[in-house]
Order: sequence, then C-alpha cells, then structure tokens
Amino acid sequence: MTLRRLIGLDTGAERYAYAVDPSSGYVSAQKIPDRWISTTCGYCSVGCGMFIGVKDGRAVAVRGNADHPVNRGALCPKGLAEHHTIDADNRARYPLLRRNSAMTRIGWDEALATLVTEEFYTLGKLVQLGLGTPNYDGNTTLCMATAVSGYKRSFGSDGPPGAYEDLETADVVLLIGANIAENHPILCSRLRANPAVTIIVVDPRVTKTAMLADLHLPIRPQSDLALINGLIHLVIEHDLVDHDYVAAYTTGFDVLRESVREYTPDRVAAITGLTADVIYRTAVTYASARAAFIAWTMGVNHSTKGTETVNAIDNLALITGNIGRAGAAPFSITGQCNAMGTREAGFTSSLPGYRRFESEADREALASLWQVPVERIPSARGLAYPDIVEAVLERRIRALWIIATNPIVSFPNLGALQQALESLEFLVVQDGYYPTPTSEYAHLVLPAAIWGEKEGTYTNSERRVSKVNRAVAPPGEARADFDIFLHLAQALSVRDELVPGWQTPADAFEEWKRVSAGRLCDYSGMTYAEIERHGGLQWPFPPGTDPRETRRLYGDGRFETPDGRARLLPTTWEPFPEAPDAEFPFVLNTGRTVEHWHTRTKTGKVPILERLSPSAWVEMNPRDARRLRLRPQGRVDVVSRRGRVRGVELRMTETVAPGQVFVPFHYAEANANQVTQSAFDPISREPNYKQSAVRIERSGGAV
Ligand SMILES: Nc1nc2c(c(=O)[nH]1)N[C@H]1C(S)=C(S)[C@@H](COP(=O)(O)OP(=O)(O)OC[C@H]3O[C@@H](n4cnc5c(=O)[nH]c(N)nc54)[C@H](O)[C@@H]3O)O[C@H]1N2
Ligand SMILES: Nc1nc2c(c(=O)[nH]1)N[C@H]1C(S)=C(S)[C@@H](COP(=O)(O)OP(=O)(O)OC[C@H]3O[C@@H](n4cnc5c(=O)[nH]c(N)nc54)[C@H](O)[C@@H]3O)O[C@H]1N2
Ligand code: SF4
Ligand SMILES: [Mo]
Repeated sequence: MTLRRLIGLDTGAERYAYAVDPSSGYVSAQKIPDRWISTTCGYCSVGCGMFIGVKDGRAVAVRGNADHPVNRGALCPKGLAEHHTIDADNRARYPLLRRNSAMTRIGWDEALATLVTEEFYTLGKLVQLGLGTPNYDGNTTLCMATAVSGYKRSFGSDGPPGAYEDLETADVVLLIGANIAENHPILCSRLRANPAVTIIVVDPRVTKTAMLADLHLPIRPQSDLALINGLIHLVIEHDLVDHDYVAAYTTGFDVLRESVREYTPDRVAAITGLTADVIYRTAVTYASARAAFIAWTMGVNHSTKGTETVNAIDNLALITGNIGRAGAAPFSITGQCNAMGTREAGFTSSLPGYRRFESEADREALASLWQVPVERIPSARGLAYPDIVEAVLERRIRALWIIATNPIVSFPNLGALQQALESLEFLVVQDGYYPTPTSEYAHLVLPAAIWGEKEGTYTNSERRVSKVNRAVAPPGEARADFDIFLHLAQALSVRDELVPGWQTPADAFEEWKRVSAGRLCDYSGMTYAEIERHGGLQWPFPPGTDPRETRRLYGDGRFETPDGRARLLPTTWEPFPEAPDAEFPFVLNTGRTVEHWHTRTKTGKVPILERLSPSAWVEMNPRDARRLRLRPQGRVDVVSRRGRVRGVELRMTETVAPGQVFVPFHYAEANANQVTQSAFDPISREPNYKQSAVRIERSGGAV
C-alpha cells in the first residue's frame, strides 16, 4: 500500500507495485532539487502533468502534478523515472558526418551546408514548410493514420470526439484492441473512478486490461469488423436504434441495414470464435446504456481492415446516438505524447488545421494566411511512409531525412527497409540519442534536444493542449528540432519568406493560432500562460471559451461533411493477410509492455525499467508449448517467410490462445519486425503489425 501511494498509482495490477523500489532513490538526499519546473510527460498520449526537479542544472527527479486535470498527481512507472532519459550516456551531442566510413564530428554550419550543397532535393523542399513537397510523412502512419482515415470518412474530419471525463460518467466502456493497463495506465485510474461502469474488453489476449473487465471477448485475430457488424445487426433487429438521432444527423442508414444483414449471430460466432450469447449480451449492454463509450487503439488501427473497422465503430456509436454527449463517444486513444500534433498541424493526412488537400477553398484560405501563391499549396497528399520506403527501393527517392523516429526497429519487414536505407545516397538522422539502430545507416547525424530540454505544446487524446517546458540545457551541441529547422531555413534563404521573424516556438504558436482559427481544431483563444494555468486546454478553444468546461465534438449534431451529417458506411469483413499454414502455423501478435517505450532509446537507459524487463520474450499457450516439447524459459526463434528473431525467452501462459503467440516489439536485438509483413491498410497505409504467420523453433539446438 505504501509503495502504491508512493508511486501514486493503483491500476489493479500488482506488478506496478514492484515497479518502484524505494531504495533506488527517485529523490535521494543528495538529489533534493533546488527548483521544480512544470511540464507534461513526454511518453504517452494520456498527457500527465508533472514537475521536473532540477539541481545544479541537472534533472534529478520528477513528481506528478496534483492539480493537473488529467492525472491528479499520479504517474506511471515510465513517467516516474523520466528524468533518467535526459542524462543517459547515449545522448547525441554533436553533428556527425560519415567520411571514409567513419563518423566525424563537424560543426552545425558545415552540417547544414552539407545538406544544401548535396542538393538534398527532398529535404530542401520539405524545409520550405512542406510547400510543394509531395514526399513527407510522419510516424503517425505507423500508429494513428487508420483512426484519422476512419474519422474523416465517417465525420468529414479527423479529431477524437470525447473526453477522459467520459470514462468516469459512461455506463458502458467498450475497449477494443486497447491494453490501457500497460499502455495508458493513468486512464485506468480514470475508469476506476466510475464504480457503476460495465467494462467490456475485446482482445485476443487476456491482457491486464481484460482482467479488469466485466466481460472479456477473446476474439480471433482481426475479426473485430465481423463482431461490430454483428452488433449493429442485433441493434437493428431488436430495434435498439436511436431513430431520432439517425434521422436528424446521419445519412446512409438503409444501406447500412442491408450491409449487416448477413452478419447473423451464428455467422459472427463462427468468424470470431465467440459464442452467439456473448455477442448478444454485448449488443444489448452497449445499446441499452444511457451513455456508452467505445475506445480503441492499435488492435484496431494496425490492420489491413483498420479504416473500415473504425467506420464500423463509428456506425455503431451513431445509430445508438452515442456521440457528442457526456460519457458517449467513439474514441481513438492516441499513442505518443503529441500524436495529435502532425494530425492537426502537419502536412501528412491533411493540410494544417484539418484543411483538405482536394478543397480549393481550403488551399486558398491557407495561401492567403501565409501570403504565398496558392499554386504552392499541394493539392494532393504525397507519398505515405510505406510508399516512401517503396520509392527508395525503386530508386525514385535518393535522399531521406528521418526525424524523431527509429524505423530500423519500428517499421515492418525489416529486411526490405534495410535494403532501402542501404541504397540511399544520403540519409540524415536527427535524433536525441546516438548511436541508434537507424543512425547506423546515416551519412549525417543531427543531435536533437529532447523532452525536458525544449519548449512547446503537446496535444493528448482528449484534444487537451498542454505545455512542455525546458528544465535543463541539451548536452554538447544538441539543439531543439525547432532551432534546427530555423537554421536550415536560413541556410536555404527562405527564412524571411516562410518563417519571418520567428525566434522561438511561441512565434510558431502565434501563427498556428491564426491558421487554426475557425477550424474544428481551433486554438485561437489559447495562450501559453492560460494553458499552463489550467493544466491544459481542450480544443476547440475560440476566444471566450470557459477553460474549465469539458469540450466534446459534434454535440450539436453537425459534422464536417458537406451536408453536415455523419455518414453511415457499409463495411465488409475479410480474413487477415497471410493465414497460418502447416509451415507457419502460428499467428504472431506484437505490441507493448508497461515498462518500455517503443524502440527503447529512452527506457533502455532507465535502470529500474531495464531491470524489470531486460530482454524480449514470446508468450505461448502451454498446450502448444507441450506439443512442440518446449520448456518454459527456454530459448526459441520466431521464424516467418521474411526472417528470424533469435534466442527469445519462451513464456508459457494461458493469456494467449492456442495457435497464437505474442512478442513485444521493443527490443532491437530481438526485433519482432524481422518477421512482420509488408501489408498495409489500403486507405490509411498503416502497417498490419498484429498478424503474421510464424513458426517457433528451439534456438540453435539449445533448450
Ligand atoms: N508502456 C508503453 N506505453 C505506450 C507505448 C509504449 O511503447 N510503451 N506506446 C504508445 C503508443 S505510440 C501507442 S500507439 C499506444 C498503443 O497502445 P495499445 O494499442 O494498447 O498497444 P499494443 O500493445 O500495440 O496493442 C493493444 C492490444 O491489441 C491487441 N490485439 C492484437 N490483435 C488484435 C485484434 O485482432 N483485435 C483486437 N481487438 N485486439 C488485438 C493486442 O493483443 C494488444 O493487447 O501505447 C502508447 N503507450
Ligand atoms: N511490430 C510492431 N511494430 C510497431 C508497433 C507494434 O505494435 N508492433 N507499433 C508502431 C507504433 S504505434 C509506433 S507509434 C511506432 C513507434 O516507433 P518509433 O517512432 O520508431 O519509436 P521511438 O522509439 O519512439 O522513436 C523515436 C525516436 O526519436 C528519438 N527522439 C526522442 N525524442 C526526440 C526529440 O525530441 N527529437 C528528435 N529529433 N528525436 C527524438 C528517440 O531517441 C527515437 O530514436 O512503432 C510502430 N512499430
Ligand atoms: S500514463 Fe503516459 S503520460 Fe502518464 S506518466 Fe505514464 S507514460 Fe506519462
Ligand atoms: Mo503509436
């Protein structure tokens, strides 16, 4: 209990209690900070408010902000040890250039001049604020693109409609492919503040989140679309439809009704592996609720059927009127601390401010705000991340600039990516750490400041914009990404034209307020000071908005489509790509664990997290393990048509079903993406990370 209070966390999973060893000294006597700087956690999209403790110019501690509306003082194990990421010995400190195969230290002017004189075409265009560059994409395509595409198709715009408060007020919370106990731990605390809620978890594994549920649906891999269409079928058949809502605010109901006719409970049971009774109970529980909330994460997005699954989720919420009010929303939980950033402000899936590439009016509005000719605003999105990699393989792209992402660990089908990066004439890697698995391929390394060393805002899943602040100086000559971009604009002689007078992130924020004004993601009433004072402000936030008010989208039933109505869209379940067969009989599922962050450049250097989770493992059902005569804790290889992950620890556990295995993707040295496949959602282009056919072999004759 003391430990739990110490870490301010009570997610119901005992393991967290062990995550903090008081003797490891988060605030030891020698490390009492002289001052505390308020900021927002730099890991996940929950967006917890915290303070960084600074002593003698070094970050020595963190603590939760008790007044913050998101976390009310609590932090998860990663957040609690976050100051260790700043001081790690593998920080990138100086620009480095590859000369005769060795990396040599150079100055910033030379580093940026190198870029320019190399006629770094893609980069040059990209730096011109994205104007005219087609080939620009964000890590979000590995993560949120599916939710974005789904929302745009259903509602006419991106933007998760609900608020975290809904977790506390909903009667029913349906979590689909979202393991919040590991990946958004503080959301569990919000859920636990709602004793009346019925929690339904849809996940092929018995995750820690499933253990918190009233009803767990251990669905077969990627059969969610069949399940949701089956729920819609039952809701319509039993007349649990909110007819007034459907009539007033949606289009397409008749087509939807026809499209779900064949999703009878028996057929859906056969596809999903669930019983017809459980499917029926889920439909009735959801549709009879006063307010029902659906939250989903990567179990939905990481799929070739992801966008359609999001549309089916939106359909279910719309026909039951579960959107735009307290406790009711179809809500995509986002991933990183600022996963919303490239969505709202970037050039990836939309023009800044959720403007549409294809809308002439939107392009004109942007051109006039920026005072540039409209022809310079692209009229279609460029290549998406996997298509950029494809273009590199086909030598249509010769140079690449990778910023704040580590694809050698995180991109699917590693072999193909390695081939692509090796064939580049020039690769720039701009990262806070060095070396990283991706920087091994770089010609030029640019050292970046990280969380704790720079200023700006993050937007969390509930569209809450929170402030991040600089507590300490970056190491060596590392610079904030923002400063690198300004320096580059200078080197390219476009600074006065495109970023006139900009010195600090506050200048970009002021322009962004103007660019977002009147849009769904309206920031125009915000100021850094007000954001700070309230622990974050939710958009839309035009001037005059009450900062304490909980903000939701579509409360008035008006959507961002041309006719203002939400679209009910028919969807079709299909089997996932690469079904298991005799040679590769298991479905490989990949994902996360609470202790680690993605490619482990950060958490791999935090002693307590490393001690808890030092190496990769594969989870397998005991029945399969016995059949293959594998011993618990023995070493195995995970093999697919594309590659082999060697020497992974075998964990026998009933939490995975027979015929499935699960491997975390955090470990570069046992990289799960050596075996995942190059299959992508046709609409969002997001990778299908959650299903690949593999077999499991004993490693090198060892047991
Ligand atoms: N500790 C920690 N927290 C993180 C991160 C981290 O790296 N570490 N990363 C952050 C980021 S960027 C993201 S995107 C989020 C991701 O958060 P989550 O999406 O919760 O994480 P995952 O573990 O990738 O996948 C979630 C679940 O999907 C399930 N799943 C697999 N296949 C299917 C399926 O066919 N149907 C259904 N219904 N479920 C399926 C998996 O079994 C898994 O439990 O976490 C964020 N938080
Ligand atoms: N098999 C499998 N693969 C997956 C997933 C999965 O579930 N299964 N999940 C996918 C998802 S959802 C995601 S989000 C991706 C994540 O994949 P990545 O984005 O590749 O993961 P990170 O480790 O977060 O990489 C961030 C990089 O930026 C660096 N960095 C940190 N802060 C800064 C900064 O301020 N500036 C700069 N310039 N660099 C910085 C870090 O050191 C690190 O190298 O992985 C995807 N890959
Ligand atoms: S829940 Fe997410 S935002 Fe909160 S402390 Fe943990 S990692 Fe940071
Ligand atoms: Mo993500």
